[in-house]
Amino acid sequence: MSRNEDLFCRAQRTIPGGVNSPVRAFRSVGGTPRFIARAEGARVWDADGKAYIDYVGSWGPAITGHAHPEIVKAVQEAATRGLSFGAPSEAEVEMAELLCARMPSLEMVRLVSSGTEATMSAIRLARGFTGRDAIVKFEGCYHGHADSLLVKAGSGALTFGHPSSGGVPADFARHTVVLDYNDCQGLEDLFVARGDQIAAVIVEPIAGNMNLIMPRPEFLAALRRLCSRYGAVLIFDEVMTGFRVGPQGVQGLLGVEPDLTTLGKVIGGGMPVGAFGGRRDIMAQIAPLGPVYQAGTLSGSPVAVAAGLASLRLVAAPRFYDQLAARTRQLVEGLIGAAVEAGVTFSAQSVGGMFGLYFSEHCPGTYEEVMATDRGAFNRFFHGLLDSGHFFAPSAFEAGFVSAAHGEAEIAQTIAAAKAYFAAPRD
Ligand code: HOZ
Repeated sequence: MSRNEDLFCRAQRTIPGGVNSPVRAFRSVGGTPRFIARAEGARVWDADGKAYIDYVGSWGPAITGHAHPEIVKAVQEAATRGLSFGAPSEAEVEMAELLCARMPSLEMVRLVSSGTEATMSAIRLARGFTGRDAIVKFEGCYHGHADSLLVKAGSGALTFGHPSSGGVPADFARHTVVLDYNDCQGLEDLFVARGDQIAAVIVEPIAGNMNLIMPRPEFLAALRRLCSRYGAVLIFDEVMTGFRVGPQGVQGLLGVEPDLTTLGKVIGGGMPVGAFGGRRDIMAQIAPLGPVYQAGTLSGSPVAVAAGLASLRLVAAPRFYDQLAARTRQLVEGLIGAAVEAGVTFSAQSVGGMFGLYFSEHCPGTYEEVMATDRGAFNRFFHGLLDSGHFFAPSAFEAGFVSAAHGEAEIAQTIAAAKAYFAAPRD
């Protein structure tokens, strides 16, 4: 028995499914999850000592590569000054100022410990601000695991066939209206019928939890226009895309400004950090300024914030995003080339340091089209590439991530492995 198998057997005795977050369990692709022993740069090493070029990147945070020396140093230095104070510290102020300076839609920001906390708090805030109950989300979008957002959700919820989670009272779920991503007409119809009841629309402005789906330009424009007209709060969930697709997230890239933004992943540099922020008049409703309660013992953890600040300094280097986007494009184009050469039905696309791979003729633009992609072909590709030392997300419904540590050599090696796989695919 390999060490990965041994650990997985042990883990399943005391941890549900053997994992602390469902997608990691490999259930949709089959096989044994790799237990990661260490990570550095573009690579992770499993418990058996096998190295993989990593395209999961901790699901987004590892944008500068794993264990970047400057982030590790910042963590070590912060830890020696104390792990947690339960009182404000200077680094939190620096982080808030930096986020507001980099993302123009942020006038005020509050730090939390995860993306889930950020979206959950943003929803409560929008309800408190508007005095309305209904929220709107889109099928296949995932906004963390708060009750009202686990309705027709993406990521693991979709992967394992429970997009609307058990344990969510019907009374909560009825306040969540679910529409089709990229469906402008559905959105317009809903606002015409119920616009005065809608507290917020929450959206992944580029979706990354049902694989990667790009928004139609008119979709984001319609969201902005309708929310403004009917007084609903537009929330961009940029937990995944913030500082990942470009220096100002999707809002900077596509030029649409939300009322509130949720952040996580890159702003924590690999440590647990989330944030929500936006218009000052809305943020002023948060306690202790206003009546909407939100709190956290470890919010603004000095060690996590130190990692986040180091990460945000590194991504501010000149041409950081140009180089990251070029490298990611190179991967995607190479994979498409390999598939074309072998006559495999395949498509792929990228934005900044994020990419989507699909076993379908064209890149999907809707939830329905994603669901129609060939999952079996993806699973076989996943295992073929895993065997040759490449770690892609273990689900056809997740986006992939490239880091600044992925060089020409890693990309070339991955494309060569894909060529070899496509030439002799698994049955
Ligand atoms: N929700 C994450 C992917 N979109 C998965 C997190 C994890 O399993 O670590």
